Amino acid sequence: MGKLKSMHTPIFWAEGHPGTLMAEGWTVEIDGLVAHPKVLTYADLRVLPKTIADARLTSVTRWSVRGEWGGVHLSAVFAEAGVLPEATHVEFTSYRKIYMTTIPLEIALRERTLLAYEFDGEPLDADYGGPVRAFVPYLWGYKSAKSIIRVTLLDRARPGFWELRGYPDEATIEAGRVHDVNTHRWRRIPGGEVIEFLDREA
Ligand SMILES: Nc1nc2c(c(=O)[nH]1)N[C@H]1C(S)=C(S)[C@@H](COP(=O)(O)O)O[C@H]1N2
Ligand SMILES: [Mo]
Repeated sequence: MGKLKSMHTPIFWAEGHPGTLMAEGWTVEIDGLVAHPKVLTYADLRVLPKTIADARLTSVTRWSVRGEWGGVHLSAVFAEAGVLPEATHVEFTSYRKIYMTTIPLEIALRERTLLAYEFDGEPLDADYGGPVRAFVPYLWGYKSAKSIIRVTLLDRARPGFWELRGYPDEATIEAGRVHDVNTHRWRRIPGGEVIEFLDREA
């Protein structure tokens, strides 16, 4: 059993669970406002420089899980495609093309934003967005689209699955109480990216 599952990390598939997904043959398309649209295979992603981000995925439904997320920086992925100057946003599309979400390009290029394929050294399974997912610790978890097949450069934010259903497009993490999946305790979080919890118990 994987680490995320053994900690009872919630599994969210608003569009329905996709079933077993294989890394072999998986592709991620880079399209939209790029000079050279690309189709990257899972194997292509694995040969790009690997980044480990010790960071938290924090859901607007008030739980948070910390670990070493492994994957590639969007900048590495974008290097070959050549992002056009008018691009301001990045849209992720999940496997069944029902779940989409958009983040500002500036956040996509931050240090701990990844196309992630690992958690604590283990490959992500489909429950948790394998073989490759967006990981955006700076914003509420609904921006971290799972099992992605496409990354699209846009010149505006396009409302995605949850944005169309009333969740704010900004997805700014708000201060308050969250369930810490790692320790099974309720904790207070500060606003902004959750680097670590406040010591004070809720
Ligand atoms: N395709 C897809 N991606 C998704 C979701 C989803 O329902 N479908 N849920 C989002 C939400 S609301 C959160 S909090 C995280 C949860 O990630 P997990 O299911 O791996 O714990 O995934 C995000 N990515
Ligand atoms: Mo969430």
